[in-house]
Amino acid sequence: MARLECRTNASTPGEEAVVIDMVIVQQSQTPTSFATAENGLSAWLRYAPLQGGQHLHSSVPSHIVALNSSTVSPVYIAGQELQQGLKSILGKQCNVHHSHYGGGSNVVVGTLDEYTKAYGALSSTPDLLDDGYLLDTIGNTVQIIGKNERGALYGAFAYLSKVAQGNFIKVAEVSNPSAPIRWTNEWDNLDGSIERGFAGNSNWFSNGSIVSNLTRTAEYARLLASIGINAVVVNNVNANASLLTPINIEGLGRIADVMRPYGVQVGISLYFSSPTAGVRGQANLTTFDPLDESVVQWWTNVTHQIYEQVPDMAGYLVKANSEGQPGPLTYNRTLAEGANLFAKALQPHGGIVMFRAFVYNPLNETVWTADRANAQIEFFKPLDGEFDDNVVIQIKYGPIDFQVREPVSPLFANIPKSAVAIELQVTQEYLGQQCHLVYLGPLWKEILDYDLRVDNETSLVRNIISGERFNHSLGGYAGVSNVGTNETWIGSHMAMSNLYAYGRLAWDPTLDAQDVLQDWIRLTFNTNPSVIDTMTQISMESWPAYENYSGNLGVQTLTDILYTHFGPNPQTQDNTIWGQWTRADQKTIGMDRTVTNGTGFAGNYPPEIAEMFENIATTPDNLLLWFHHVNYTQLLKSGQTVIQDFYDQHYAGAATAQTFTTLWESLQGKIDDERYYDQLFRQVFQAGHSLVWRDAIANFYYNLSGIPDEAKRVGNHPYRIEAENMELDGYKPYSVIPFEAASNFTAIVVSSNTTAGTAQTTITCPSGTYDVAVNYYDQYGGASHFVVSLANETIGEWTSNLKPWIGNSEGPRVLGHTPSIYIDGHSAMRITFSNVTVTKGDVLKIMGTPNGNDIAGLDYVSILPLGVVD
Ligand code: GCV
Repeated sequence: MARLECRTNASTPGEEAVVIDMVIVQQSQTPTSFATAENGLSAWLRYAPLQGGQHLHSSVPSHIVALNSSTVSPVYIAGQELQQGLKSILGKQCNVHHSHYGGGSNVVVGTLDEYTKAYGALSSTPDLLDDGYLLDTIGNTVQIIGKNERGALYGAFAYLSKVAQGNFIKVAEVSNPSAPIRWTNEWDNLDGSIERGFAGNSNWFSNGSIVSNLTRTAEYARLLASIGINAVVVNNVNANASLLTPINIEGLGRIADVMRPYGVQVGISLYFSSPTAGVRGQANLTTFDPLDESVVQWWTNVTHQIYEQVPDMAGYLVKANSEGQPGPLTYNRTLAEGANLFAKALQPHGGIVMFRAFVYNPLNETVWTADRANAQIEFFKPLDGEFDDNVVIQIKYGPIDFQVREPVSPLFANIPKSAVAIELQVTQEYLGQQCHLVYLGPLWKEILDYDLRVDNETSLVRNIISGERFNHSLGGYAGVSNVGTNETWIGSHMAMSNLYAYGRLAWDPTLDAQDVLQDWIRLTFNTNPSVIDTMTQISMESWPAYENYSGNLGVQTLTDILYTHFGPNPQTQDNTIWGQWTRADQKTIGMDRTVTNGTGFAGNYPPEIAEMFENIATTPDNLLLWFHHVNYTQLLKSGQTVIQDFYDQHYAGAATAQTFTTLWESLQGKIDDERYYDQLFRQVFQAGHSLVWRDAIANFYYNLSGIPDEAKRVGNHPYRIEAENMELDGYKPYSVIPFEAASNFTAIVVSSNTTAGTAQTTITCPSGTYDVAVNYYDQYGGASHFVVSLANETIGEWTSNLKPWIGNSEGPRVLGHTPSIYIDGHSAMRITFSNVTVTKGDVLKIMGTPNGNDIAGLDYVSILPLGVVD
């Protein structure tokens, strides 16, 4: 069993210790065979030595021919990558040549043109699309031939991926991308912060401009190239006009220069009203009307300036008239007129406009038929056919906002004359912020494989966005990644499977999410079958588990949508203008989105799908509350009532999250210690926070509906000692808001925020060995200290400072989620001390010393018989 403990700098017994870190402590710490600690920076491109690599030298060629000698060419980079990879994986040193080389066995990499010039025509011309490649073995030669330079580099990475996984099966494969647009969006702000980023600050922006050291930017481009990503939009969609100062445009040129050798282009987000924003170095206008000639000229000039610095800029991303962003509607111009303004400026340069469909207005929550989910259709459907050819409508996968489950956005089926891209969120804004493990491959697959049945014909989302279904040459993928300066890139080692899966699925959405995951495990960790099995099990169970404890039956992620988007707070969904409503009251719950009686949203789908969602009987249970407003006693297809299923699934989800810790522990010694302990720390946190979620949601709906849990779990915790029921000295009861974020709705906090308090009680359970769990609150802006003792013997102490990434406050082993300054569902967490000898009659005492804003909040103590978790 693992437990959270604190590490101190005391070197001799009795010496006063200063807590320097919270660490995971194992009961038995066996040394591992992994000498090298791994920080995650190389992600899946570690090129770890293969066991017995020296015996495999004959399986790969001895020379590398990279048919381009320019150091900024992706083909040249491919040669370097092959050399580095083969050396590192197999210990084989290969020379790189840059023109036809006749001696020995070769791996030849280049474009089709380069290859033909050097070696003559291929016996048959491969059917290659832009960015595609041929990977073939002929005699002792491996051919890696790209349609273009980028394709050649992709082919080299594909070959190295096979070698790194010990796969030497000879292949003859042509691999083409599913769609031309395979971009990431990064919500980096110019000040260096990242909106919904959980991994530190920006790698390329700081203090309003572009940093001088772009090493990490180049490394990121390398990672992205290895999974087929071809462009990065480097700044937040909530954009800032000052990106367009001459100095920043010059900086964009530098970013483009370091990404270009990896075939990754730069794109930027625009602030629609930039012409009036007084951008230093640019003319200042009095209007941003997209049809005004001065505005057209302004954007034409700026676009021209950008292309002078970034000749291959990919294009613009625009969020207009949404969530406070300016847009064309201010001037009664349509969104299409707004999009076309940029399209025309970009057209001579070959750039494209990604125009976001995430447009909605605040709503009147008292109007039963109002529905934010309808907004995209209302705004965009009438404009179909009015967008220029180089405009792509970028649509979030669901109609609301990256929830744990949403139906596919019906907009994909409603604008056949427009090119479209799907927006997926790699960063886990609503899904645990990289502190809860949620592998998103299966979620994305469900969306991409969904058949929208347009005109009663097969219309898979993946074929709509590729352009195939409605005949568009443009289309594809935008993944919101939000990587930061943290060495893990995204904030946790395991969450990197999502970035990997995003790229692989954008390249080929027909891949199986589990197969992709397993490639990632082999490359990122190792090929040990038990490592693969264990990580696969945890990852594949993670999305269902998170859905179960955060909001099942299609009710949405019941997180706090008005604050951090991290912990539970279901009442924030309703009675606001934001339209993420559940319409829950004492008897009923769910949004009625039917045509017959509700908001009409179901009717936005093509008839076969609309009909299915219109009826409760044919609506899948996992979307029931998305489409229907029902009694808590409504029966599901399983025969269970809605409310009982809510209770059952929240308990089941949290129970699954407990098993992740145990499963992860089985990996000790099978992977390197550094990543093992780092992820263990997160699994222990997730196990505790899943209980916070479970209890909050179950209690909230029990309180609202008054319907008890048939299994008598909700509100019934025989092992808990509520802190407010203990004898308090310097502590006082505290009514937590929201109430469900505390067991029995009440916590305790210190009476004075400069003085320690104690809470004590006499143990009444039978003597024995127990796990002692303490639920407490870790508020941002201070680091309280806690000491727990039994019969005057300390059983544990810790400092409540698992501080999130904020500004530059980087420290060891931090969680990284958006912090909370309050005692609530975001700051609630658990620490467990395992195998504690407890004697009936012992006095259990907790001393909490406040610090800063952190008022040493305590919720309860659980004295748990071994094997029980509550
Ligand atoms: C970049 C949600 C997020 C915002 C985000 C917005 C968007 O509302 O919470 O942080 O803003 O979506 O996608 O534009």
